[in-house]
Amino acid sequence: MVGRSSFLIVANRLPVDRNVEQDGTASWRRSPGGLVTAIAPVMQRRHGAWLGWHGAADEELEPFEQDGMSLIPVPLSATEVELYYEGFSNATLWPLYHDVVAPPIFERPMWETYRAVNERFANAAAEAAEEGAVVWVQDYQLQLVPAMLRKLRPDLRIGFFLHIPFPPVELFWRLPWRRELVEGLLGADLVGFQLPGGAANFRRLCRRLLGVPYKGNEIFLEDRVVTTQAFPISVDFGELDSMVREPQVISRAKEIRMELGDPEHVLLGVDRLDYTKGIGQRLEAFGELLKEGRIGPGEAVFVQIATPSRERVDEYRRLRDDIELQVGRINGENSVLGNQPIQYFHQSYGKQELAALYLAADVMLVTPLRDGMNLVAKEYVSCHHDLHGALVLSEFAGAADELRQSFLVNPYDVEDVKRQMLTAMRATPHELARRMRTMRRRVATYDVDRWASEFLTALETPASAPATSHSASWRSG
Ligand code: GDG
Repeated sequence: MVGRSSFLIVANRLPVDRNVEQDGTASWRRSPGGLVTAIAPVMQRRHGAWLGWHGAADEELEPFEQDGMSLIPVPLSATEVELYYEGFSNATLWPLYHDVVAPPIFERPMWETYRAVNERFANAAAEAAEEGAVVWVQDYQLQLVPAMLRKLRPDLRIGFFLHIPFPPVELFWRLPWRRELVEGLLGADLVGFQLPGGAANFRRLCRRLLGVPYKGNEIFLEDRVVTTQAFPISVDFGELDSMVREPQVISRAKEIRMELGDPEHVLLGVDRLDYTKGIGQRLEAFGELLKEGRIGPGEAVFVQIATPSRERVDEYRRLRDDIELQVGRINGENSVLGNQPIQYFHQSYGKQELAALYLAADVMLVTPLRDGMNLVAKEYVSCHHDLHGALVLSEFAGAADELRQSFLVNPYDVEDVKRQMLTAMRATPHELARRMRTMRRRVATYDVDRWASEFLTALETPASAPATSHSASWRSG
């Protein structure tokens, strides 16, 4: 049994995956990802705990220790996974917050289950936190938790970070449960967003929906102040930078190029197979360049890694079929014996293999229709101390705010994507080095450690006192 903690992370998933051996023995492995790496040292220093679902439905587990972290599993039934996770989180909120690039589903049972599961997370957090603890709630699956938790434990310092974009008021307004969601978030002391634009959307929404005033970053409720601020997330620059200097990663990168037939240009895409990522748009652009003969036979190979994701949600099943049909068509029309222009993989890879792929790629294609940040863009930059490589980046990725020296594109404009792909392929080494150097400086300085520590410092710094002169008409609780 784990005691109460002074620092608590509350997230949909625990930071571990269960690994079952052939003989049936099971063990836990830390899941890959910057969030865990950034937070693990803080966890160890503060005897922190992480609360989240462990990934198997209809199973209750006792709290356990792993890698110096206390892990508190929150159970979910199969129906809850369907309605709260696949339903309200991934079929309602995800498309709504990503500019409605797919139609959101509004169904009451999904909402009711979302609320019930959020309540369970809030109750578990209230039990696990010691007096005056700092609690950091993560992402769109748990937006009601801050207010629910504050009601149970007004002594806590509560932070919330949204990893995906916060939409403009006009889009958010469609949500039948808009008021409950906004009130849920306002239960936090600090609400963090990827970009200043998301924070501004949220403040405007609060004023229009609840009539609460704001000034600068602060929203003034009757009894307290909520700070809203941008904290652009980043990657573990140091880890990637040293990984690509390891001899086995360097030789693997060379091997990858050889296995691809040693083309002049290796183009790469790495994404969860998600309709927000603009995979179809970049395939279309590449296909047209081949068809028009602007990329010659054997001149370029485009490797697309599409990691399996949310496979039980209808929209994702359709997307997989569409992408695979498109890859088949383009390859069918443009392949020559022994050379397929698109190499498509619906698989997951280890960290080292991914680093080798980044290192091997001359052009990285990151073309989402909307993305909170996009870590792949920052990972690619972290892997190029050789100052080689071009990043083609969508203006609609949060990362575009920082990586201004990339080859920026509007993914809705296929001619623009084609033009920038070619410009990236034809750029001189000097030009590439100039761009890459500036981007690397940015990612090296604002890495994921800095992201976590800036958020936590802001969370632990009390905001201005609630001033009655701001005349808030809405009271939290
Ligand atoms: C959400 C927001 C925001 C991918 N395939 C493999 C693999 N990956 C890793 C990448 C990268 C991560 O997954 C994907 O991160 P992204 O940021 O690109 O996208 P989302 O999953 O949509 O993340 C996003 C992020 O949260 C953080 O706040 O940036 O905007 O949507 O790290 O490398 N990793 C391994 N094998 C794979 O096959 N090991």
